[in-house]
Amino acid sequence: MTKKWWQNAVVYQVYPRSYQDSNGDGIGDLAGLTQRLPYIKRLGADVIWLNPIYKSPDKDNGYDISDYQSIQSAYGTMADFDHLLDSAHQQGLKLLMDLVVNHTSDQHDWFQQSRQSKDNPYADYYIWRDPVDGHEPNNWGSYFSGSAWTFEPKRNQYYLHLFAPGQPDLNWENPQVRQEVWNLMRFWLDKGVDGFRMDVINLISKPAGLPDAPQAPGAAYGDSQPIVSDGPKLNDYLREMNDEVLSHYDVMTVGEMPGSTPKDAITYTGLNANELNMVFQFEHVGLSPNPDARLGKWNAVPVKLTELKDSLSRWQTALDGKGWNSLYWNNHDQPRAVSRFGNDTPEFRERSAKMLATTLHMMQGTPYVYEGEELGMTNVHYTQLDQYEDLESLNAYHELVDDQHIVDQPTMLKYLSHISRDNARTPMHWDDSTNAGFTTGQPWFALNPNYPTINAADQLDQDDSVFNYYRRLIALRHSSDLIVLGSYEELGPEDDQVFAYKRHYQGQTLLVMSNFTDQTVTRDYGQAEASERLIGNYADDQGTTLRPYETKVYMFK
Ligand code: TEU
Ligand code: CA
Repeated sequence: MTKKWWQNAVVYQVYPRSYQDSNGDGIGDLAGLTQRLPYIKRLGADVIWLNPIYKSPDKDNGYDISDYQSIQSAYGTMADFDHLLDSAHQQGLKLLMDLVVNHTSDQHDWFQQSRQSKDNPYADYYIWRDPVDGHEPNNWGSYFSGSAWTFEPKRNQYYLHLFAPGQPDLNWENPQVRQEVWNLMRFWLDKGVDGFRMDVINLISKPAGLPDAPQAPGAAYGDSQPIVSDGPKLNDYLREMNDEVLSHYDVMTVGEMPGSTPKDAITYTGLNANELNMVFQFEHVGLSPNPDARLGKWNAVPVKLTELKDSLSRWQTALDGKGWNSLYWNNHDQPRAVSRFGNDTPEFRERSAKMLATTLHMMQGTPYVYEGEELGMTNVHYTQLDQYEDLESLNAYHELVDDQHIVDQPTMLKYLSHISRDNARTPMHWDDSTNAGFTTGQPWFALNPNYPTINAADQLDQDDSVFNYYRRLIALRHSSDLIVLGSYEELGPEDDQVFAYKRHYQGQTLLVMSNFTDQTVTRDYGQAEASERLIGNYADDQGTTLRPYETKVYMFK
């Protein structure tokens, strides 16, 4: 299999509003990101995935787009974007945009016209249905709480919004909608953008008849995700997208696919599928949900290592030679990796951050580093509701605590603290000056108070910092086809302390061993016969001994 450039690449995700403010308004912007490109280059990343920067009312921090071909004014101008893209290319960095086309903002012109009547040119750009017995057309709940339907008196109909009411779902059955999407994709690709991360792209094909969804006993609504994800026409739409747009450019595409299985993923990323290059699947980040289905992801139970190993190993094995994985621990929707999967206490934070990075980056797939992960940034450990700003967290609190009394306030605050998206959205830690050098103004969102001890300035020139460990890990991947293309062999699936696996390629073998506990253990996988230890998070190597959160990678030639 000839290696594609995106198989060898490492992607760095930038959440622009929290990355670098350049004009003192407290909001990160494109000019600020442009100033920080040398930092991303120094890390060794090849590609930047930029969360949405399009014009938006910002009800969901840019995932509600009102104009796909203009820049949100807080981020700057189209000239600022052109300068950013040009600077990135000059520094050997590619740039992926975030394609959010399952839905638009309700402020988008298309929706403003569509809602006026049933016979305007945009009437069928969205999913409108008549009331059924005076009520919503089915029992679907929004993923941001409440019903997935909102009534529009002008049409005497409901419109579907899987997310917030300000995010009406586009009607992908309408060929005119698909043409509009192909055109806006070409607009950005013709500017030289290197590809797209596609927001919830596996939700765009809804099931025929929009049937009721499974409803947990006592839940106010049905959970549509199992019957909406990977819908009947998804492959057709993705193949049409490829024929119409993607195949005409040398681009990288990654589809965000909540609910997809390895089998689904192979149909989208199959090496001759002509659909997408890779997917973000959600299995490992969806582990240890609340046993009460009405609470979904809101829980505070750590992920079991055996379940984490089973999930990641199944994806590695299933896609090997058939498709391509994306590799991630966190993003702007997930809590910080070192807090969720490692140990963010002062004694073990750095060690476990390096261990997690090694465990993931030595696998087959394209690794994604979320801004600040390379520093070992942690969750904020919020304690009060007024510390949150994310509508998913706030809506969930009000629905589950105030409206439905399914959970009490202290318990829900514990759940939010553990898994709220806001943990990932606090501004980047550049140095120990006021507001961590993120802004000279009042930051849009409070910083994590631990920025004086966890910041880039402290780490750039410190050889054993988390930053420089990530830099060495990325350089190692760039140097090795065994790491990029090797097959995967899981070791000790029942082991609930150590995550070990092997990679094999053209007669060479890699052995990766990671201790996920704060205990010292011993494991012998024949490392004594290895030709060398390629990387590890302790200065020395004590053979079969694995110290707390110790990770090490051996090469067998
Ligand atoms: O996320 C979709 C998604 O599945 C997550 O929102 C998920 O529901 C939860 O937040 C994490 O378990 C995408 C974007 O990444 C997210 O930021 C947007 O809010 C959402 O779609 C709507 O566009
Ligand atoms: Ca700014």
